[in-house]
Amino acid sequence: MNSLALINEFLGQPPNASSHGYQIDHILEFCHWFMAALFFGWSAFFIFVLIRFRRRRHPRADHLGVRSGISTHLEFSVVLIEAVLLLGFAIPLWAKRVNQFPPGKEALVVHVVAQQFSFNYHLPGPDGQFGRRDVGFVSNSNPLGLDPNDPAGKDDIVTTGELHVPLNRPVIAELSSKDVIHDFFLAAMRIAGDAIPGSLIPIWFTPIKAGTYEVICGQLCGLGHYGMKGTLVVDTPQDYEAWLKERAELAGGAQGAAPSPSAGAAQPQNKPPAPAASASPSPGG
Ligand SMILES: [Cu+2]
Repeated sequence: MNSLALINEFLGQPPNASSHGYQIDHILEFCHWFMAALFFGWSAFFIFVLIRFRRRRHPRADHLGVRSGISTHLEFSVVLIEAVLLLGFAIPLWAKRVNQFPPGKEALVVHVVAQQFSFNYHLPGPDGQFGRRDVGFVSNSNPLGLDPNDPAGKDDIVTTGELHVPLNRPVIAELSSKDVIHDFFLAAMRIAGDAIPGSLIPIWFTPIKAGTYEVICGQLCGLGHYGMKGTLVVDTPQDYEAWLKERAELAGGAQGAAPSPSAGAAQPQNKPPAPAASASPSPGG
């Protein structure tokens, strides 16, 4: 890590774990060093002005003020640097994130459905097809309302709280919400996106380091917002296959009888701080 990047560490940025993250880190670094330079520059100028134009030296106010062009030049160069940052770096970087999605076949597509106060994940299973979801089927054992009559949904994998993804493969997460606006924020992957009821918002990233990372909700979404955390596990391809197999077996077992104990076991013990059921009216929101 170069010494310029220390400012990111000092600000509490976790180490980057995605392929595009270094670009975000560079722009953050540059902005913060630029802001530091502005802070010291304007502070020095302020102190200079206090001394230079003190009352003892200027008993009467001068209504004409500065006549040289130096302040205009200074302000113009600050505006120019900011314009270059925005038009030259920030907007192209953002455009790349939203316009250049990896092809669907190459990527792992996962549906992320946020709710007060947890994240649910829906994976298509071995057939690669997402089963139909309908709000009418939502229950405690079926948090996403998967249609039990849809054959495409038979092998689907639904988990709460923990998402596994394979290393070095692009992940497209399609975000939506069951109740209020949440935000699916993966700090280590340098990506975030709002989860809005009625919308499907895709975001994508490619994890380049195996490990366990924190998922947090980045929008104040109600009283339990502070506890709306999840886990993203980046597995080696072998570990990921093993996890998929295990989940598929659990999903197959849960399809039998509706209130079977395995349906409960399919949910990790990552319980939200408040009951996840839609029965309780949400304060705040
Ligand atoms: Cu939230």
